[in-house]
Amino acid sequence: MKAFCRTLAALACWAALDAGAANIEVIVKTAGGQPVEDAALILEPASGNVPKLKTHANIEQRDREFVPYLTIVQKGTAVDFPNRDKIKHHVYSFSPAKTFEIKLYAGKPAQPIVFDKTGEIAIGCNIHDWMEAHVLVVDTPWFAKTGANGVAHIANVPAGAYRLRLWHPRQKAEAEIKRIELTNMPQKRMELALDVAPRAAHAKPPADAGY
Ligand SMILES: [Cu+2]
Repeated sequence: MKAFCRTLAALACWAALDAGAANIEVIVKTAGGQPVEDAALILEPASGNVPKLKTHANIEQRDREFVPYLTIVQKGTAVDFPNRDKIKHHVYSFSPAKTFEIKLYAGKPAQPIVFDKTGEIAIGCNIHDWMEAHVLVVDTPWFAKTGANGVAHIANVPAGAYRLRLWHPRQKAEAEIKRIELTNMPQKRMELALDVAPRAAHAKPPADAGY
């Protein structure tokens, strides 16, 4: 049921709350009150007891963009980079948490990239300067990212003490880590503040430019 819940809007899951667990909903806004999209909400259990729930993710290349822009994964997750475009891409990262390169390719590369170290990884394409994606590798299965409305849900988090972290690829300053105590809570709501810089404008040539 837990895995099922993660794939649905959390609203559909309120009824499926396990005994002794909590459903968390946060809304992230800038100091000016604007909703923040693509903020990562991370709950790290103080107990250090972290079950592994999901082991695979996809970051596609579609219409000469990475989709999604932000992917949050648990340490040890394998990520595929399928190219859905008719042209080739060349995916790379110089980030210390995962330095890698998938040289000029079409279709789905034979091997996924395994993100085995926690940290922030910025990903680009050697051919298309404007393409940008981010991976945040965390040591917990309890995470979510905010949608365009600034809202993120995490369903069925076992009761206990947690560190609540907020992160965004374009955050202006690091958010303070909050300590929270979860008990049986069908719907715990919080409002959090995070200021982010706008995404840099980039020149993207028209689709018929040939690259
Ligand atoms: Cu590309």
